[in-house]
Amino acid sequence: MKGKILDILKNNSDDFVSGQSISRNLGVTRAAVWKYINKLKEEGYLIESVSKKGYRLKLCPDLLTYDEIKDMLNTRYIGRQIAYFDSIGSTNDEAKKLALEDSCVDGTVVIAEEQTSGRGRFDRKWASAKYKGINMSIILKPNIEAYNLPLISSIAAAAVGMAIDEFGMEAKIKWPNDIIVNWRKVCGILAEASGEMNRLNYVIVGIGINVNQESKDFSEEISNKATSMMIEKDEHIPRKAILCSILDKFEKLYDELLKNGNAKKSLEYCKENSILIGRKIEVIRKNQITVAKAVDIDDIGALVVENENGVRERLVSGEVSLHRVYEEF
Ligand code: BTX
Repeated sequence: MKGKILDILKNNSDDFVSGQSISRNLGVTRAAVWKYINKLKEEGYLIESVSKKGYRLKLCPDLLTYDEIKDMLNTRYIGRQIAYFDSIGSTNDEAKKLALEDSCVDGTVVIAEEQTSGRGRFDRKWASAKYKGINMSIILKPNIEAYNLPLISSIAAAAVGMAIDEFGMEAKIKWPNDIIVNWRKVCGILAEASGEMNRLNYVIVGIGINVNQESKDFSEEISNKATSMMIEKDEHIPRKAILCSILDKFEKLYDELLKNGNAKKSLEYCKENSILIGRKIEVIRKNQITVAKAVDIDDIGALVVENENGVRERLVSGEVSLHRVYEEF
């Protein structure tokens, strides 16, 4: 009901709408209308109330609720159900709980304005400044083989990279899960799955993007390696627009995997915009550091490296961590 009242106010934002016409339209009492209007005000909507005239919507809050993004979203199923939280531990953890419920549909997205225990890979921490970034987890219930998981990370990386490019920045992909602008991390991706045998029951694609953080929002520990879209573009970035653009792109790229069993378009983007390919990197695997040149990303999303003797090897994302990337080879 609250959403329907909001739609009426949004469609008539130049004018006042009387409580009586809303109540008639929706078949509820005027007292109920008043109650929902107050709820909207509590959520941050600026609604003018004038006696004998009614209500007029003056300003919508910059929140990533379904009501606020639905008019901009062009997807069929990704993000059509949103579980929205003002604050939560980790959207990936919440998504894992939700994914087990039968009522949870493919493409449901958990979004939080703030995470109090956001996670990165290998249990590292992910920092989020409230209302300034995007913290979300896309729940997928695919009927695909487990070995495709790295492809889903590549799909997410391509979707975020393409959306950032559209906003006039040059995104680089740091295999397997970081998006870099100007050599600093603007986004991290954490894809996790649960499955039996070789099939996946669900996949959670966690995406954290620094959108409107200022330098002072980053702790000392990460201030020299983190950046935000606002810092790079030197202007405030509309979070709702970037969120919708990512979800739109993600759905198109993910559909390719479901229909054709490959992620050609995403891998092509990740290769073309890779910050690693052609560069010398240091890889940590089982506590050992090795140096190699990154040469390719293969069809299943593995990084192909070549050692100094010309021997090539495929690195799978869950097993390795990058220690250093040299700007020059
Ligand atoms: P990662 O392990 O590659 O990166 C984590 C590392 O990145 C940290 O150790 C720290 O050095 C640095 N870091 C932490 N926070 C930030 C930040 N805001 N910006 C830039 N650098 C940072 C990357 O893991 C995957 C992160 C996924 C985060 C999403 S948010 C939604 C979802 N929920 C959840 O708990 N995690 C995912």
